Amino acid sequence: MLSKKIEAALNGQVAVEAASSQAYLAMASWAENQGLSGTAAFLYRHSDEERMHMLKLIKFINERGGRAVVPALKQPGTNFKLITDIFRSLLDHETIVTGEINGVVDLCLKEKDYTTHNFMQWYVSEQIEEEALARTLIDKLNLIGNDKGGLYLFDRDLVGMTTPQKGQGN
Ligand code: OFO
Repeated sequence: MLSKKIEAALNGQVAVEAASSQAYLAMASWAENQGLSGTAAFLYRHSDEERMHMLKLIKFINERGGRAVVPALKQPGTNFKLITDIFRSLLDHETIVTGEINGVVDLCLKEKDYTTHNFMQWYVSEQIEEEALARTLIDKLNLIGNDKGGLYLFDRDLVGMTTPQKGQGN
């Protein structure tokens, strides 16, 4: 059975994952309108993955005797000018998410909830890989600079690329 504190922290994380899904959906739509179809495909998938992260939390909360709360969502930012803005914003966002996840993990230890602590380790590993991928993509874009041919290849490479997932996720 979840304590009220852990239940609230996990529901907070549900809202974070839902907001991530919306943020990447807005980025995907922007990229699609720019003709960056590979980037758009990558971001649409990323948005779906964040929704899966949210669902995994909802199911865990309910299975452990808590009550999951489906949150209201704010409209995500759409003020992008360049493709680099997208990936910088994605990395900034993921860094914040990592901080939130670490906060939940910390609370689990304080509350001696080792089951939830164990569950949260999936998110901890996922964050390491997501942040690393975002940094790699930013490095590539920095190398490409204003080279349109390079950007074409970058976009093409993203068609089949996914953020690494640990296990099945639900
Ligand atoms: Fe972007 O990762 Fe969820 O947790």
